Amino acid sequence: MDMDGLILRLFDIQAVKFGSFKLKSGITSPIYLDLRVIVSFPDVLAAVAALMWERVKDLQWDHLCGVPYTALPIATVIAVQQSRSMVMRRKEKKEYGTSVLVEGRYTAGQTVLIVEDIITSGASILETAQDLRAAGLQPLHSIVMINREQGGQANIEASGCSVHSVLTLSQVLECLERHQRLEPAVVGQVRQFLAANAQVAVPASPLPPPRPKALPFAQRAALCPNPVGRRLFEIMEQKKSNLSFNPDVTKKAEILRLTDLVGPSICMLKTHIDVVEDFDWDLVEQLRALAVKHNFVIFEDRKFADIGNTVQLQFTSGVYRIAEWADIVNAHLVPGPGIIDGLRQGAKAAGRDIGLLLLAEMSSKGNLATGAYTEANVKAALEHPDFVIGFIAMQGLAPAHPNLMYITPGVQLAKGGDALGQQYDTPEAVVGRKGSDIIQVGRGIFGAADPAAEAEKYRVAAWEAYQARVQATA
Ligand code: S5P
Repeated sequence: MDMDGLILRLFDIQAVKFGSFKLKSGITSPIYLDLRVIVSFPDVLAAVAALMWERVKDLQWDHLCGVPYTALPIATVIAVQQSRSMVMRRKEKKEYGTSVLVEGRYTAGQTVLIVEDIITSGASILETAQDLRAAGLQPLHSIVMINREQGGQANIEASGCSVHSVLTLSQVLECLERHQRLEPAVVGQVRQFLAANAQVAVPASPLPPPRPKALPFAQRAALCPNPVGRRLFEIMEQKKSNLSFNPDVTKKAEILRLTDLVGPSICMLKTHIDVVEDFDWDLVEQLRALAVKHNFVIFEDRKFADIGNTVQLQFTSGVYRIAEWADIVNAHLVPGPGIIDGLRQGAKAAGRDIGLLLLAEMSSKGNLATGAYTEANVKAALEHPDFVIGFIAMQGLAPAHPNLMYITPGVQLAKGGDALGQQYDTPEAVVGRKGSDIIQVGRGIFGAADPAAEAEKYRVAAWEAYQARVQATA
């Protein structure tokens, strides 16, 4: 399809319309370009993608990024046709948390070519460029299908991003006039409009939402309806520790040895009691004694996931009688909120104060605890404030409720992973940037030559990251 052929086709499918239209920039225009419809015309979509590619194929950049929504399919077609990487900017921010705004696989400092259908003031490209920069990327170039010639190009180039276009609005008009698709009066009206609106100001973009306030742990303790949640926040403040340690080893003596070594640095010990080969009740008693000696709480990471009646039995009975010694347990919400009630009844039967964590998110590759499932966990926690003290999560999820705490597994001093899908992020990223409270570390500590010294490194890193957040949002 040549350029004239494409313009005529755009006219025929009503991607170019004449009348009176209010634009995003606020002005009323006699011509309206609506490239959203091209998704229904694969020949047009393919031609648009091919012509845009022609204009930018000699530029250097790492990823394409379409401005949502109209340009997303265009960018996708270019990416697929040219075997180039794309990233995707999320337009709607999630209601909660510090959600990722730019999806895809990229590293900080890489460059981006922004793809857009139309520019008027350039505001949409500037918004996308802003989010790309916030994600550490550099929006270097942009390519647009039709430039309305109303100042957008200058506005975008002033921000350091070059603008390339396939067509200008004058060229569209001239072609339609030459092929006698328009009344001369309409052509005159549009030309007059373009002359009068050669520079459209970029509407002031709303300020980014303020970072949620991080309160000192002592203040959060006072907001906690659950006694265990309250005690844990108090221990965190007293010991200057938001480090939880899990000695995931299978011998009783080794668990006790590691726990005694790292005890001074931790606020919480996390156990997987069912992996211990020589479990006996003495192990439980010795762990409880260490919890008193070093002042930490014990979290049995049992991940309950059955109906209320069954989890109540699993919690209170069997070999491990978890409700008799754990301060904190956790559960998947898959069976529905009945699991929370079942566990609460178990805690009541044991006559002890116990707090529950919901597994709102997980650290392993490909896990399904995302989106609506994560949101359902937040809702359930808010509905059971006396028992649910927080979440296993990869980030802060409900910053408006500082009584809820976030424990994040998958933490090591360097980013990475293991052979079975575990993914690691750093204490600074998890606590400092993503809004989590407690880092959950296992192999990073007990795999080190000197676990006590290593635990101290994690304690300091996580504590300083939280203090920096408190100060930054004070
Ligand atoms: O999503 C999760 C949830 C949990 S509780 N990902 C996890 O890794 N965990 C637990 O955290 C896991 O069972 C293990 O005990 C710990 C991570 O251990 P590490 O050795 O990888 O630090």
